[in-house]
Amino acid sequence: MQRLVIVSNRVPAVRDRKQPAGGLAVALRAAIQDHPCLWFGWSGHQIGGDGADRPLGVDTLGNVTYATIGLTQKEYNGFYQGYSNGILWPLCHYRAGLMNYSRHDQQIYASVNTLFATRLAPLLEQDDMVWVHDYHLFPMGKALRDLKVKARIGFFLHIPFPPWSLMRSLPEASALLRALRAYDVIGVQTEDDARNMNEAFSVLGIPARARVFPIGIDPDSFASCARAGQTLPQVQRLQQDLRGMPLIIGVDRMDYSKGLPERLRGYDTFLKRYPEYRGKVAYLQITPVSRGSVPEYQSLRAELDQIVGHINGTYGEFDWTPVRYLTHPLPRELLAAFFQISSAALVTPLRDGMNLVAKEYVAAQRPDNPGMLVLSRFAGAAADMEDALLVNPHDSDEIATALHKALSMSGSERRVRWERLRSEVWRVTAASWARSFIAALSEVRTA
Ligand code: GDG
Repeated sequence: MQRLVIVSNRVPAVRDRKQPAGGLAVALRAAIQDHPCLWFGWSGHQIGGDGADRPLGVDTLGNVTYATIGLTQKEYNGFYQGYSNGILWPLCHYRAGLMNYSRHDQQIYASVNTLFATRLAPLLEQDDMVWVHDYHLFPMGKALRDLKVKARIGFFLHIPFPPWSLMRSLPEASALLRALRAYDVIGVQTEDDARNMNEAFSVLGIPARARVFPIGIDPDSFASCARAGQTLPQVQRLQQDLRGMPLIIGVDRMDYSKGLPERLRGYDTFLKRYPEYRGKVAYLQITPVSRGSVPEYQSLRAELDQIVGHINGTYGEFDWTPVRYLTHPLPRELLAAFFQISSAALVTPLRDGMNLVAKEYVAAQRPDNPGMLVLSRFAGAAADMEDALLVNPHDSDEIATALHKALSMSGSERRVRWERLRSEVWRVTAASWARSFIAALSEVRTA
């Protein structure tokens, strides 16, 4: 069996390898079960000095060998925080105005991609299939080809790809797209992303083609997590505290792409327009802080503190808190269990590659009494989830209406909608995503 080589910016830390937390790691766990596998990337550690003789950390767990390198402070700042998260992330989420463009960061981004290629190339064998992940590593395939690597190399972009008219505001946009030619297979999440990327290829005369490989979750394992979680003492504590009130839930990394201020304003409108719900509903928003040292994320946090404080101060009573707001993560099993006992979920990103929370919410429901999903039209997940209540996340009135509809919908309508959502979530899974990408890559003839 051929070896699969996965390259991602971050390789899961040793303690997370059995139960990974992030979207990408969760999805890939399914992929790597079937293959002998090498997983290469950043260890998550920062190293001192200029990194000239940085060691390669190697260890093996089951069928997977992990090979990692550290990054210097300068590389972390320029490659990871600066160019990846401060420039490419906002641009790919259609927020060019939030880009903090810096040529210095771009140079470090390019050099870290070359470094990754230089350290990976000696570990590769001719028959390997190399699968590079995400926006941190757009040019890595080209860097490998420059080193005469002949193996098959595929690339998957987990986040959206914007229209060329927007993408071209990045000074290196055309070089970046040209670099993608090095890949044998280029995968994106949705038809929209593929159309945008292919339009850019055609404008630039680049003979490459993006294909759609929507990502999913491992629904069986999430559903059993939700069932098992029901015995947790925290679930009983929450239920006692709810005293029969319906629970609305939101779970998102703290990121401006997730539409959190807009969502909270939607909830504010809901309480204003439907005063009968005041004191009669609970909203739990779990928003673990991420990328906390990037300025845009700091100002988002301050904005959220302000809006939550405003809503709680305006509508709260001595015995009722409208928004229960946490900025720390919860264990996966507890999340899944909370999904199961909630009546509605708010998943309203302004843009999202896919959004796995939407799929996890569906997987966690009880067939006899499922909760309703309120979902942004601009999440990749919306393409196949038309039975959710789809909203424009910028429109607080639409969020308020959808929330009211979700909470007042008949049991039979909820079951019909959920059955259809359920079949989608079980049809396109993390495993099927990985299988189809790997199948496409294995069909490519090596040079
Ligand atoms: C990127 C793309 C694409 C969240 N809070 C906690 C927690 N989570 C878990 C969720 C989910 C994952 O993190 C988040 O996945 P998403 O897909 O929603 O979002 P991104 O992290 O932005 O992921 C995205 C994805 O890659 C895969 O391609 O879908 O569009 O942006 O699994 O449940 N997990 C735990 N505690 C928390 O507090 N344990």
